[in-house]
Amino acid sequence: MMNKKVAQIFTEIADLLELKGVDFKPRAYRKAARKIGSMKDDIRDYYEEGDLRDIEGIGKAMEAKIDEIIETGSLEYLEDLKEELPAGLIDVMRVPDIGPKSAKKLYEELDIVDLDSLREEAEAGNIRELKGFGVKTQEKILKGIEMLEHISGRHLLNEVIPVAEELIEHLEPEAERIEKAGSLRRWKETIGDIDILASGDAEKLMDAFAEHEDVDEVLVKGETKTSVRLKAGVQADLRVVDEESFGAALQYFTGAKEHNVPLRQIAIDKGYKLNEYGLFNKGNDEKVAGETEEGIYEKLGLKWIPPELRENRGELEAAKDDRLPYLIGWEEVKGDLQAHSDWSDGHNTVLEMGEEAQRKGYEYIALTDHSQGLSVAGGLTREDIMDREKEIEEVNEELEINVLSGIEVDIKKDGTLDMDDETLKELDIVLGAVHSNFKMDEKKQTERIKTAFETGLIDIFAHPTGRKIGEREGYHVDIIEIIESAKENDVILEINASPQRLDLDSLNAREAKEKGVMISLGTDAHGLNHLDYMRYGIATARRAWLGSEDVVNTRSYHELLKSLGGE
Ligand code: DGT
Ligand code: CA
Ligand code: CA
Ligand code: ZN
Repeated sequence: MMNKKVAQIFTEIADLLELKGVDFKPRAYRKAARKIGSMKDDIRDYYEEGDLRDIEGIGKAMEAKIDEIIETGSLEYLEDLKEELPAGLIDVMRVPDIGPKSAKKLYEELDIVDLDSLREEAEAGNIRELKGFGVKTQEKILKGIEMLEHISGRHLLNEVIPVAEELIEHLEPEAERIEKAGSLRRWKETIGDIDILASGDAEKLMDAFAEHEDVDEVLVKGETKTSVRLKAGVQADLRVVDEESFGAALQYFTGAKEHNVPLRQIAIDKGYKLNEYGLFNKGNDEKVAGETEEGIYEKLGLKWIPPELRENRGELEAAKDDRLPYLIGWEEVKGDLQAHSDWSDGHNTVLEMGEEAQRKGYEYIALTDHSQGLSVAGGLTREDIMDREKEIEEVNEELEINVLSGIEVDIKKDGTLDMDDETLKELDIVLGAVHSNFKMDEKKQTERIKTAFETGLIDIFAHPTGRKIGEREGYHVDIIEIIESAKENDVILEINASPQRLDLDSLNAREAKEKGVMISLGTDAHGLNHLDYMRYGIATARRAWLGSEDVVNTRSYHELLKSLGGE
């Protein structure tokens, strides 16, 4: 928690310094923010031991700032920086294609101070008049604002799930039953607010909730519902219901609304009435179900539907005909198929990554460091790969699990790969990925990727659309054509489990499954704690109706090697 806070503050400092046109310092802050944000250890331990400067990139000045953040919860230096510039400019910088330099220019020349004024000037056609901007940029800015507004007020899974689980754990002793509800229980890719449902001593539950240390402000506190704003910036609702209505309330508050509306219609058609208190006979108001969700679905002639499927995407029909999929389980993944070590832009050594994967109970982990083309990430040459290979062999001697020697090779503009064929053939696993030339038109981009598939050298296509939630849309591709080409060329498509990516998304992954394409799950970890992201990938797979047979890394090590085309 504190690591995240420090990382956030340092990132904000970097943004603001860049806006001011300061050299070098922003990079140092950004680097430190990344390091701290991906560290497994609690930064407070370093603080207490006086060891903060042992952390790579932390010098005297940053140490003092971290001290202040830990001691006071805020940082005066940041507050001062904020006062020097309009706060809304930070949002302006979040628009794709607007960096600190352009933001500064927009501010100085057009008085743009926030997203609203940015939109006004773009709509009025004033941005295209600026030197260095143009009609295209202006259009893209408008699209970018739309995307940011779409995400605004919503939160990524990693910002919300751990906090919600901590709250639930805290409330558990006071509760008879307690469950996540809402989008959280459905594992939707972004979360509006946290919904928790409980039964038990309402007063004690409400008190325990309102007094939790993560609570910033109590918004409403009533007998059956309390709403708070958490320090993490997200709202959380706790509802307490009677034990005998728990199933009905859980069903109701899990949603999605799109699922609940037709479900209520099914109830009506069968002569019932369904609400958050239960399922009732329409004639005499007699309650026929409500203590459990299963009971309600059963009375309606349906199999119980896993929450991840409750989006009105055919699950009601499938539940009626008893053809719901058998979803991949939370414990079935046997290894992580995308991770980076300190050989490229990861923060941890081969050994550290291997040990952590072993601690997770995995059979294997693939280290897929970047190829050289991605110069920012310190990519590997053939020689580096040979050297890393030696290290991997040593680690494999030492550990129980298998570290696979892999690469995330750049797919170049023309569809060729950024590494020689020989080296790629020698590696255990090859991920192909697009990291550049996002602006190509759809047809060319699709051709580029298909050309890469046709080399026969790619095992897995990583983060297939390149989107980053709330940050950028991804490149333009015909995803159906990509899926078909993956099928033809025996390429596995990735669900990247990083909460900012979740790419493929659940709809595209479901499409891939239906076309007979295998899926792989990879966290894209750049540090030990990112390996925890796997569950967001599993959740996305479940939302895509995938079973364990559809996901390549539910296989044992030897089966996996076979699937990777070893034989
Ligand atoms: P979120 O919070 O935007 O990520 O999405 P949800 O699905 O958690 O939505 P939320 O928090 O507004 O409401 C939680 C659940 O409660 C929702 O999934 C279904 C149920 N619900 C809330 N309001 C209504 C309503 O007006 N009608 C119906 N049918 N259900 C509702
Ligand atoms: Ca919610
Ligand atoms: Ca809610
Ligand atoms: Zn990548």
